[in-house]
Order: sequence, then C-alpha cells, then structure tokens
Amino acid sequence: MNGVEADDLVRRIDGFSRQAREAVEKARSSDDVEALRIRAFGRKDGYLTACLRELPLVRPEERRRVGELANRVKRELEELIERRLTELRGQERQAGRERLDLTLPGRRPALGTVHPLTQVNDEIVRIFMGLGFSVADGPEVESDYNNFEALNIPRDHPARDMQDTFYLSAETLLRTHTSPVQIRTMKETRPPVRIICPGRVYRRDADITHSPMFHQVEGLAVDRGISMGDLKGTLEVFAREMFGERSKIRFRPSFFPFTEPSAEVDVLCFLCAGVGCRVCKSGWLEILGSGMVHPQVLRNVGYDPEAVTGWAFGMGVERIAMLKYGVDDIRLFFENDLGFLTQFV
Ligand code: 2NM
Repeated sequence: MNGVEADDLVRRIDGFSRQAREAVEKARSSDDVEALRIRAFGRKDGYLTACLRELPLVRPEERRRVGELANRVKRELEELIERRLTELRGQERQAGRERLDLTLPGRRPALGTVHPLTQVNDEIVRIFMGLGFSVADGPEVESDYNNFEALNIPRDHPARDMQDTFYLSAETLLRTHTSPVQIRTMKETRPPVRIICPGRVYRRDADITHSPMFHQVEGLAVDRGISMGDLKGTLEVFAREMFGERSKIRFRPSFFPFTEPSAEVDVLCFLCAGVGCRVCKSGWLEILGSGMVHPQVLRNVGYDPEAVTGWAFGMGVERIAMLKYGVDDIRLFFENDLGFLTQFV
C-alpha cells in the first residue's frame, strides 16, 4: 500500500475545517446544518471520516501529530454544529409560532339573535310610541300600597293571596303587574298622561301557560273627556299593526277592581280568520284586559274624577308571543335553547 504524506493530509484537514466552519456559520436552516454534519462525519462519504481512514497510511512517527489534529478539528466542528443547530431550531420554532396565513378565511363569530320576547316587547312599545305614548318604568320591588291598595284591590281580594304574590315582607313584594308604575307616574304628574309601562312582573304560578316571572306592557291615558271610544280606536290600530291589516277586535264585558267598566279584548284569529282552529278554537284570541280607570283609583293618586277620565289596559308579552308564533309552552322562552331561539330571526 502506498504511504500518505502527513503534510498533505494536514493541509486537506485544515482546508476542510476552514470551509466547513464557514458553511456552518452561513447556514440558514437547521436542515442545511444537518446536511453539513453528514458531509463531514457521514460513515460512508464523510470528508473527515475519509481523512481518519487514511491515518494508518501515514508514517508511524507522524501519525500522532496528524491524528491529534484530525480529532481536534472533529471535536470543534461537532461543537460548532451543535451550537448552530440549537440557535437555528430556536429561531425556526419562534417563526412557526408567528406564521400567519392571511389568505385563510376568517373564523365567523356566532352572532346572537334578538330574543322573541324582546322582539314582541319592542314591537308593542314601537306601536304605542307611534301613537304618542311615552315609556315609563319603575322598581320590581314595590310597596303593597302601590301594587294593591292604590289600585282599589281590597285586603280580602283573591289576588292578594299568598298563592299569587311573592311577599318580601308585610309591606313589600315583587310587583304582580306594572300598574304600580302608572300609580307612581300619576302621583308625580298632572294630566294629560299617556304612558306605556313595559317590564317584568311576578306571580306564584307555573304551568305551560304561566311563568313565575313574565313580562307585561300596560298602557294608560288620562285627560279631560277621555272615553272608551278612544280606547277602542287605539287598540284597533294596535291590533292592525301587531297582527296584520285585516285584524278585527271585540270587547267582552269583564271585571277588574281598578277599572269600571272593564273589558277583555279579543282579536279575530289571524291564522284561520275566525273559522276556528287549533290555536283559537272559537275563532277569537284573547289578547288583553282593559277598562275605564276606576274613580277611586283616580282619587288615590290625587286626580279629580269629575274633571278627568282615563282608560288603561294590560297585556302579557309571553301570551302575545305565544299566539303570534304558535308556541304552546311558555317555558320555551326561558330555557335558552338556541334551537328554539334561533327560529326567530
Ligand atoms: C289591566 C286591565 C285593566 C290597569 C289599570 C291601571 C291603572 F294604574 F291606571 F289603574 N293600570 N293598568 C289595567 C286595567 C290593567 O291589565 C289586564
């Protein structure tokens, strides 16, 4: 076998070492560095591997010098490669985290829908605002006086039973209707008064058509010469706007302690036009209660029933919504089931 010149081998190792260091420093990716590692140390074709394989061919007295050089270059290059790999992998991890593809379609946020009770409430309010009514509100925790006494509901009236009212103490309760807002307004302001009072009310009652908390809109008009004819005309406009152009209403005599005379108001069924169907049965749908404000109620708020008259009405928002949308269980409005709620777009 031919010998190998020690100096020649040293020159090749030194030359490779310089080139390899420069290439590792300049490498732009960890993959490039891995490729350099294989070019240097690969078992088959690695440059330094090949140089070390030639070592036995160097004259014995020079082998040690060349061998030490080769091993130092190998150690130092390995260290350099390790350092550079750590550095580049760190940069690549960071860049991966920050990479954004701006051409991807955005994630659509789920949009909410307006609750059907809110829709119906807002529609009722809108109609009466168009007729010149103002919105009034008041507390849900009320005095027994404003909720009952002022409204001419005597101590022994059935509506006073613990069955119906959530009492907080002997004198305070959760309002059972929004009428106390009207009492407050009348006590504070002189006629003319034209207000509607939307809001939550509470009654001890729960089945498929009753919820312990529900919503009402009550209306009130007080002025000189206000008549039942004004009430009927106002409610006709309301019915046409709420239930359609061809709506008809009728008054049925009724009784409330706070109105005299009193009437329940029905709308001709908008589904079957009065023929009789699953929803209306008789052809008419009861939508609200109303009447001329009782003279005693007017006196209770400091009005003179000889000088002014007024009418009032009250309706349940849930009831109107159930009729309008054909919902047969009031609890659906309070379960927050999106399958139900998203049907009211
Ligand atoms: C109803 C029916 C009839 C009503 C009366 C009053 C007040 F305060 F003026 F006396 N507010 N609301 C009234 C009248 C409410 O609900 C079925």
